Amino acid sequence: SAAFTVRASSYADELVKTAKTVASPGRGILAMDESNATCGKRLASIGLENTEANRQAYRTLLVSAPGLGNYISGAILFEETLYQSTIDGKKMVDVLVEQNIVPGIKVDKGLVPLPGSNNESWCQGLDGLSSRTAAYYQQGARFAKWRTVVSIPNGPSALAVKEAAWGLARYAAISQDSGLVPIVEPEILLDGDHGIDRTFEVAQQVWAEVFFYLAENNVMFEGILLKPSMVTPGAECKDKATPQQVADYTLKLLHRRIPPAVPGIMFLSGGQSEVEATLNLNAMNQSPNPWHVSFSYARALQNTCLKTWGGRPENVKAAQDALLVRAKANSLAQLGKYTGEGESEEAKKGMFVKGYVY
Ligand code: 5MM
Repeated sequence: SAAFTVRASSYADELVKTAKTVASPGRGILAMDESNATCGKRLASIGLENTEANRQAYRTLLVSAPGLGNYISGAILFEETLYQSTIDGKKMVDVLVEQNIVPGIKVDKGLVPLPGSNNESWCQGLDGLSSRTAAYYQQGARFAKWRTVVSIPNGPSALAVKEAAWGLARYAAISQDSGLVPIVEPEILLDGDHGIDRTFEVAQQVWAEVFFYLAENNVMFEGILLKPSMVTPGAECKDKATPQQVADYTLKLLHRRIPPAVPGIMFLSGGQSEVEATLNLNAMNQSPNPWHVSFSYARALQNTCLKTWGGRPENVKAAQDALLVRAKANSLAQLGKYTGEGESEEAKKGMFVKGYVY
């Protein structure tokens, strides 16, 4: 029979290099890709209007925090920011590159109800994706991100898991074809009163399917990054888990399901407190792992920073310092050297919101 050869992405070498750079020791990802709706909620929490100028001011503060690149290897941007300049008129992308931070781009178009499921969601954005990824590469992005969600209390139904996995795999193949390293993010939501064993079971099912379809779509595993949820009990479960338990369950999951060819596992924080997210990451890095185990946090990096800023120009420096405190703490946790000493009570407060929809 005629030989059928799969064409490797012409970007193969670059993808491997980009993934390795993002997954470099002592560094992780700053997720600052809030869509306008989500960014509006963040700004409202400090009494600011959701205007382009306010979003620009906040994002300028983030990208220009002095020395951020010592702890942060990549920053995920919303499309607006990829094309935006700072308040001093420099391209946000250029500021990041000067800080030795790889610019990334959120390419999904968000969640909508999945008909035929148990009130579950699916993620849109595949139509026209290849032209968008090509344009984003031209604009300086070198990695992409697609977040879909799986709900434990609502099932998950076989349909929802299959759709989530298939969408991630199609997106990953398209991104690699445009030279963007895909971050594969099936977030298993914290909602529910289930125990940690149930989360573990669902996570095994989800990752098995994600890798099945990634392989079927000929995605090159050396050129992807994962963004999983940590394995924890549901937010409303009466039993709480220690960082050691979270680390044990999560590492067991990764060992069972994630090939060592994958260079980096960049966890999301999902509503954990800033300190909790750092402690859990630190616990996972107490012994060597086959992959770089790190962070890709939004709320757990930004929460104190945003509150400290409060929209006031005179607070920019203090807010940048607050961001650097969290970035450094997570950098230490990536190296397994975080002690948790000197953390504020504020940073220990959880950020879980029941039924939260981005
Ligand atoms: C920053 O928020 C990201 C994009 O959300 P929307 O487009 O839906 O507004 C979100 O995907 C985020 O990157 C991840 O969920 C990780 O954030 P957390 O706060 O869970 O670490």
